[in-house]
Amino acid sequence: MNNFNQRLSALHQAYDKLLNRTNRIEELGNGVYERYEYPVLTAQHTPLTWRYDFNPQTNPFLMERFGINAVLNAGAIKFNGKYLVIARVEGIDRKSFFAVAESNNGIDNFRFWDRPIQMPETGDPSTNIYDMRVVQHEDGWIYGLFCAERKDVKAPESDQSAADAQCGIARTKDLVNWERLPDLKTPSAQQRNVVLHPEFVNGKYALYTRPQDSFIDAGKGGGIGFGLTDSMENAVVEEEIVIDKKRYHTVYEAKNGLGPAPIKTEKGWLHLAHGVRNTAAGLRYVLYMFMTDLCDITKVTHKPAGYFMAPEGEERIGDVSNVLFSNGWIADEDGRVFIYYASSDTRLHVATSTIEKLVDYVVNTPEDRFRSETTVSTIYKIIENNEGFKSQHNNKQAFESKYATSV
Ligand code: M1P
Repeated sequence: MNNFNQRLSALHQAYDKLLNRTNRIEELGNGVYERYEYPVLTAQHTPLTWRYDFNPQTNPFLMERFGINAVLNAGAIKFNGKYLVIARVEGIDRKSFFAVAESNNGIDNFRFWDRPIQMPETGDPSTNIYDMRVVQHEDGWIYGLFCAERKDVKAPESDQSAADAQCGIARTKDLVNWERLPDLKTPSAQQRNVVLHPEFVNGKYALYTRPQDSFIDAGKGGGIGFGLTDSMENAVVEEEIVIDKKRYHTVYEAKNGLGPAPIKTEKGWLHLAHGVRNTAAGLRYVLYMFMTDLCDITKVTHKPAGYFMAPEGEERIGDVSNVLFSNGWIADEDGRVFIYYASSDTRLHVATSTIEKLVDYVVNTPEDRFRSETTVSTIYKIIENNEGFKSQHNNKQAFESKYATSV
């Protein structure tokens, strides 16, 4: 009993210390966003009450009775003045589910709500659900769109990995009680990374899709798609067009997918997406940004070359190493933007920026011109601009000091 109580108190102490830890901005950075010292959520942040049976009669050794493997890819929303993430929590049984965690400032002290979300099923229950995009739509509902994965029943018995991914849809007003709606129907065999646009487009609901041929391979799916549906209660996209294509020798040559719902700015819709390429060490997932037109949201108007964020330091290592993935961000009323991203399918981090900086980044960063030679020309242009600026600056200084002495 003594050991039990000692262990219980040690567990609570360690847990409280973790939850009360202050997060610090990493120094210097690249001027576009700030990274933070600690992840905002890890498996260890999940409540002890989910993992331990505290009854000494039934759990005399105070063992963990249910292990959590990872907390990752989270949707995000500001709700009743709090910063909320709807995280993908993965048990050690490999099943993912959703759980809400909240913070007062968006960067630390995230605490999970008492219970994870009990997501209602459709008539065809899914094996696994993950990666929710949360959107406050102008129709008044908060929608959660996520991947609903089921075993591929057409696969031979010998293949126990083949799966079918579709877009699950649910809606809520309070993030506690969810109404499950039928899965999205599209012309594509499978779907992942589907995102609802927050506004109606021509009186319809607009969806960003990611058509794919099979579970892992986007195949001829082509890139980030777009389509319209009359209703979300029975969502059907009849026609899917690709608005942001995969392309040879880019960070999104193997596949890509939209992250959170886009943010509206005066210059256009800001988008955050992930791009995937293959390497000798396996797939590498990075985040990239682009902007679409305010009037024609299918038209990409600006797209900086390469990645916006890539895995760094400990972010590189985890269950699926070399992965950054984001499906949640919060644009605050004061212009700050909180970007929630997961590293290596293991933990959740935050990066902060502002609308002003992100728009500057997307509009003024040179675009990819797709060859080494054009990359060098881009760098030359920056050097020459700096040289021009320097000589202008020196002339100005010479003029000013001459003027100052003659007075
Ligand atoms: O393992 C990396 C990511 O792989 C998938 O993303 P995508 O469909 O773009 O390949 C998802 O399973 C995602 O959850 C995961 O983080």
